[in-house]
Amino acid sequence: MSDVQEFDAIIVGAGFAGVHQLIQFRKLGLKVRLLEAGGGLGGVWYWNNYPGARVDSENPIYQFSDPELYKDWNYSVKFPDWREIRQYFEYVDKKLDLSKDVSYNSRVVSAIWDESADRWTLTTEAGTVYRTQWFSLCVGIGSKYYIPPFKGIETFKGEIHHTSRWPKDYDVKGKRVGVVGTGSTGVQLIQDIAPLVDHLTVFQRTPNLSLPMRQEKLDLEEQKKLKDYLYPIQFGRRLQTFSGYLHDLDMKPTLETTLEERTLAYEDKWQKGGFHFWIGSYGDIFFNQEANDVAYAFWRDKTRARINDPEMKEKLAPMKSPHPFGVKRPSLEQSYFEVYNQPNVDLIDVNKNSIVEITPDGVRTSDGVEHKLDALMFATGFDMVTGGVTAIDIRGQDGIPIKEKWVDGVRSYLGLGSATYPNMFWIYGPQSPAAFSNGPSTIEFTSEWIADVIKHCRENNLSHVVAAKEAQDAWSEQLQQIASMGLWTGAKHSWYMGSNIEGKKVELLQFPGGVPVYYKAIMDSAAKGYEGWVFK
Ligand code: N01
Repeated sequence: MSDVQEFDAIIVGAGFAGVHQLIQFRKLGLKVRLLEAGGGLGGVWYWNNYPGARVDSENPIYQFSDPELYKDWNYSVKFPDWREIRQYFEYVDKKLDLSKDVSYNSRVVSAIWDESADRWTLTTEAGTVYRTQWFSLCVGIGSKYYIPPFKGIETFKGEIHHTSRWPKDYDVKGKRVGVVGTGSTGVQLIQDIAPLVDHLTVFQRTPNLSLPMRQEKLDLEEQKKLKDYLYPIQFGRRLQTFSGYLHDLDMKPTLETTLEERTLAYEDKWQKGGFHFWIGSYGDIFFNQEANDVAYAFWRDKTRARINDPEMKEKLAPMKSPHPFGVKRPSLEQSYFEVYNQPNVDLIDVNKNSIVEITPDGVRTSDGVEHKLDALMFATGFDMVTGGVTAIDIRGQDGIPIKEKWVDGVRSYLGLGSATYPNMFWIYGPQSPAAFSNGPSTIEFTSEWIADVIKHCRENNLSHVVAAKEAQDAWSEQLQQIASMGLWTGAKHSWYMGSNIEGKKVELLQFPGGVPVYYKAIMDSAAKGYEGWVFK
C-alpha cells in the first residue's frame, strides 16, 4: 500500500464549491488535496465553452465575498461569460496559490468507507489511490452530461457533440448547424451562433420561457467606489433573500393586487431584466396556478411582440402556457426570439414532428424530411443534481452504493450528507437550495458549515460524524411536502424533478424553502450541538 496517498481531507471538484472548501480546509490546517477531472479550475466554467455560455447571476454576487479577493477583481459586464469567469478562477488561483493542492485530470471513480479505520479510500480513473478521513463532494449539479439515445447517432459524418464538450475553436461560420434542446444552454448557443451560420435548424421539445437579460457594461471606476461601502452590504444581503440574489420574492399574493399595481410591478421587473421577473416577483407563482397564469400572460404578450411569423409565435410563446411559468428554469436571453425572424433559421417542434433518426448527413424527422447538417450539437442537458454523485461508486457503512440507495429517491440530512456515509459531505448538491439559489451564496456558508463540523470533531477528539437516519427521513419528507404544495410537477420534462432523464425517480431534487430557511436549519442544527448528526 506504499503508493497510497494519505490526506486529512480530499475534495472532489474544483468549481466555486471545491475552491471555497479548499480555502476553508487550509485555514483549519488540514493536509488536503483537491481532485479535479478537468485540466483547470472552474467546474462548469471549465467544461462549458460553447459560444454564448454566460452566467445568469449579476455582478457582484457571482464571485467570492472575501474582500481580499474582490478588491482586486472586476468583471467587465454585469453577466460575465465563461472566458471571464475562467479568468476569475485563474486570478483566485494565482492570488492564493491554489493549484499546488490540486491534482488535475484526476477523475474519481470510487470512494469506499473503511469503518475500522474511519477512512475513505478514493480511486481515480488512472488508478491513483487516496486515503482520507474527510471527503467533500463538490461535483456540482451539472457534471454528467446527457445525450438522448437517438437511433443512428454514431453514423453522423459531421461534427457531433454535447455542448459541454464543445470542440475548441470550432468555427460555425458558413456551416449548416443543428441544435437539439432549448434549455438555458440551447438559448445561449442559438442566439450566439445564429448570426454566423449558413443555416440553423433548432429541434425544440418545450419552448423556453426566457427572460430579457439586459446586459450592461460595467464601469471600472464606479465598481471601485462601490466596493468600499456597497459590496459588504450586498454580500450580506444574500443570506436574506429567497434565492441568495440581491432581489427578493414579493410575498403579496398576485391576485390581491390591482391590475394597475401588478402591471406596473411587472413592467418594472421586466425593464430591470435578469431574474427580476421570476425570483424577484410575486412568490405565489410557484404555488397558485391562477397567479401563475397572470404572470405567463404578461410574458407571452411581451415575447410574441418580438416574433414576426404567427406560426413561430405559437411555437415559441403559445397562447396557452406549456407549463406553469417558472417551474422550469427560464434562461436569460439577449436576442433569442429575434433569431426566429431570420430566414435561415428553422424551428422544428419535435412533439409534432419527432426526430426519427440521425443519418450520416443530418437528422430525419417523422415527416420524412432529412435536415442536412454539417454539425449537430446536443444542448440536451445533464443528469442534474444527483448525476455527478451517483457517477462515483460511493459505498458507506453498509457497502451499498449510493446510486442503489437513491433509486427510490434521494435521502439526505440538510442537503449536506447521507446516513451510512460518515465524514462525507457535499456542497451545492441534492436537497440543498443549489440551483434554486445563486451558486456562491449557498456555497460559501455550507462550505464554512462543513469546515466547522470538522473543527468540532478535531477539538472534541471525535473521529467520525454521520447523519442520523431519523433526521434524514424527516428532512427528505419535509422537502417533498413543500414540493407537493407547489406547481413543479406541471412540467412534463424538468431536471428540477429528475423527469428529464428516462427512468430517474421523479421528485424535487433541491430544497424549495429558500436560502434564509435553509441557512437557519443548518445553523440551528450546529447551535444545538449538531442535532441530527451522530458522532463517534
Ligand atoms: O439543460 P436543460 P441545459 N428530444 O435540461 C431538450 C444550468 N445552466 O444544459 O425542455 C428533444 O435545461 C429539453 O427539452 P425539454 C441551468 O441551471 C446555466 O440547457 O425537456 N429535446 C431541453 O430543451 C440550467 O437549467 C446557465 O422538453 C430534448 C434541453 O434538451 C441547467 O444548467 C447556462 C430531448 C435540455 O435543457 C441545464 O441547462 C446553461 C429529446 N429526447 C446551463 N431530451 C447559465 O447560468 C432533452 N431535450 C446561463
